[in-house]
Amino acid sequence: MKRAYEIIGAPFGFAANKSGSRTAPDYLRENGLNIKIRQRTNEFWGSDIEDFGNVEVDSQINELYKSEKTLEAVKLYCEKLNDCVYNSYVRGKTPIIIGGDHSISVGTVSAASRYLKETNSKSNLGLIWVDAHADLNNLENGNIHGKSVAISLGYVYQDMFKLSNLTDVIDTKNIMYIGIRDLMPNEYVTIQNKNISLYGMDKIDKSGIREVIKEIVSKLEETTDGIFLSFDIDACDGGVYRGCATPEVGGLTAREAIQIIDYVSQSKKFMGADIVEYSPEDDTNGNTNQLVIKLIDTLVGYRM
Ligand code: NNH
Ligand code: MN
Ligand code: MN
Ligand code: MN
Repeated sequence: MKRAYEIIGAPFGFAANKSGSRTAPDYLRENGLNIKIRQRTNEFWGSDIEDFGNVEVDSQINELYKSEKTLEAVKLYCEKLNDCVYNSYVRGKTPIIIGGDHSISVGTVSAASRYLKETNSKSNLGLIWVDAHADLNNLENGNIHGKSVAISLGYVYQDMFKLSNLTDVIDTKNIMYIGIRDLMPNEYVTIQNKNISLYGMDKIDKSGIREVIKEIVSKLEETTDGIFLSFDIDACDGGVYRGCATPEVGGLTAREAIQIIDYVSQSKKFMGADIVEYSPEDDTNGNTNQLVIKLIDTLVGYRM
């Protein structure tokens, strides 16, 4: 499908246990993701691709982090990112956001939801969350990148977020988890109680990734107005792809990850994606760099 893609860097890494993902957008631009080369071949592959640059972590956000107000830093950064991604939609683009840790999805998911609300008068966003983890922790303590979905749902930190447009932006019935293999007890309880769709690695083993992703996309195409993809690199097999804060063995192969992205991005309801948690400094063998480039190229339809 012909689209105008816009790459947006989100170099925010304060909300994870390690901050390596902060360097990912610039590192990728210099190591494999040469957007100028991709622009030269647009005529063959049919889609436009532009580099918006980064939504920078400004001094105010840095100060908040230094004075141990990480949650305030996340909120301020995600408000900035929400505006940027929302404006990308207004300009008719399909935004591809490169993190940063997974807390940045609080900004990206809310922006997709905000745009749907504005154009359809209601927001009925479908969210495909590819991750080893559910990021649904609703406890006040713990790393904030493990709570992005909980914040988007309004299940945690309501005092801080309730007046922003970052929270209460998605419905549990429109969330589809893929690749999950490490749940916290409170996340398990929420998934059971709210009956959230979960396609763990066991399901992928049994049915194959093609069946899984077909089922997910056809459900969301029927029941939602737009589909946003949030892809945490730790969904991929941590034994091979070491370049993230929390590598977990037994995850997606490169082909499975590519198939997910290929299939989702061809849906007419596809609204964009974020690719998060790639950490160049933890990528000791360079495998994760190559995988992330391949995933971004698959997203934008570049086939060289
Ligand atoms: N559930 C764990 C926690 O909250 C791990 C979260 N880490 C992630 N999520 N990398 O994708 O601490
Ligand atoms: Mn995550
Ligand atoms: Mn994860
Ligand atoms: Mn993660």
